[in-house]
Amino acid sequence: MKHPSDSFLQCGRHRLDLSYPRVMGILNVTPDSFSDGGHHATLDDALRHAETMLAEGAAVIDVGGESTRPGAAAVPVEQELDRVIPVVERLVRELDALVSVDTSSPEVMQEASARGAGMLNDVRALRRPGALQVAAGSGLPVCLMHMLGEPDAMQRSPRYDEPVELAVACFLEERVAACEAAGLRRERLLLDPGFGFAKTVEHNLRLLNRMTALKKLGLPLMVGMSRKSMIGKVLGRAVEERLPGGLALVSLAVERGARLLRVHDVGPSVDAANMTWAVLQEGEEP
Ligand code: 7PM
Repeated sequence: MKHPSDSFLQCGRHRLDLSYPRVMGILNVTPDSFSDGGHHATLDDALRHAETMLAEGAAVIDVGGESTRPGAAAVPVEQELDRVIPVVERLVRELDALVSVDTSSPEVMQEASARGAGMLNDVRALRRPGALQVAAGSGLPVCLMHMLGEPDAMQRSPRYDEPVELAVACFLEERVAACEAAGLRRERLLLDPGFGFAKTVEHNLRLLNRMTALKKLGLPLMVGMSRKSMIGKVLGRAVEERLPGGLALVSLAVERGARLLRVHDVGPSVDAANMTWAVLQEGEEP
């Protein structure tokens, strides 16, 4: 049964209204983050960047301290804590921001939730030992993302034995069940197909076109395609030239049911999402 409260996600002290598409701004705090070139290496820079994204209409700020770049080496947890926690603390205290933490480490999840983070975003869908328990105990919403294997294996010719959208749906369904078994209610979950993670361009395009296969699981969908190589490969564009392609993907993702869009370019993405939404509100031909 649809209920008005289905549209809201309680994210700590914040309530996130997902009755329409919302934008999550990416705040990289890795020195090697691929598309920001480590520009936000210092705390003050990170804070200023987050402030700008909030002013441009970001509903959530996603802080990531472990590089998920293809071929990236694992970051020791101490280093991830050092990078992420001070940023979370200041975003919460000084900007009262709804902060999401892009992490797979239970230690970082624990510490971030204690410092006021409002959402957990795990590209490994809580598969690290202890992550399920910590996430369940945090009381926060969690985004479960699909990825085959680890980031360091991400670009080794991914193969799926069935249509990719079915493989992704099946994986996410299994992770939802694992969450529920650990006491993490499905009302707290978002699902993400994991664009660019162990997928060919064709996989990514097909996944977006068939995202309704994931919509069937009945949970809000999040997507992250901003500046990714699927745009580069289709259009032949370098990272800094991918915004127009990215906005086209934002628009289509909204049409296909995405409710949280993880992007670098917040202002233009908010406009693309809102414009698309305005059209969809007028209904379709019978
Ligand atoms: C290299 C490759 C650097 C990929 C950075 C990335 C997603 C995410 C990331 C996503 C969710 C990026 C990614 N991507 N979390 N974290 N969904 N939920 O482009 O698609 O930022 S990292």
